Amino acid sequence: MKDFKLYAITGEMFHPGRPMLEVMEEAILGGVDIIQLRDKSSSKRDVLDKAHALRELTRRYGVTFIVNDHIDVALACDADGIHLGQDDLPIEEARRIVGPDKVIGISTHAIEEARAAERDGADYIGVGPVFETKSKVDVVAPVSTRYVEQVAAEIRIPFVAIGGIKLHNVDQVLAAGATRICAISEIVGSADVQGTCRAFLDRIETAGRRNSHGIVG
Ligand code: TZP
Ligand code: MG
Repeated sequence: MKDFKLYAITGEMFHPGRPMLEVMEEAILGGVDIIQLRDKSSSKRDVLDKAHALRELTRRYGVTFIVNDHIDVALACDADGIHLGQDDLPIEEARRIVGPDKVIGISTHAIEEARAAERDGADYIGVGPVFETKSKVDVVAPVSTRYVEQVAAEIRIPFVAIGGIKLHNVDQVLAAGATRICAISEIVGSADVQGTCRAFLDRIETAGRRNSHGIVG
């Protein structure tokens, strides 16, 4: 898959009164390079309408587009891929449906799940929730930056850290070895979505330069 640094997920409850497409376009203008449609409450028809609109937007800007949960919606709108949870279809089954060229991402909360995802052919894994989050119901307890360190040390496929990541704590996540960051509320709930994305990217790039110079921490 095309590599990425900053991953934004939709979260319409965090921007009441602002259209989702407008917020996500701002995120793209701020430098987000992958977007996921995550909508746990709308009808499938409404999710499909949003997916078509986001597909058109992301294609215009050359940004990767992922659909959460709904493989049929992802295929119908020609998304670049799907994002699965541990309770969704297994990776091998999903791969059989979407074919070899679509991206399959999966959320993981422990190193055994990360190993299984790598073995089963996931293109990337989510690693989290690193910190407490209000953006997900039934969320497992925070995994802390310790799990980020474990994945950074052992897992070879791309991983993205997620869960409660804010500008004020992202440096801890980067210091633990993350090179890709995902956020919902801090990005889409921001009064300055573009500025927030640029600030995240600046931190990610600074951490990357430090690491490439062999500076630890
Ligand atoms: N998966 C693990 S944590 C999370 C998801 C979807 C929610 C992340 O949202 P936020 O607002 O960035 O904490
Ligand atoms: Mg799911």
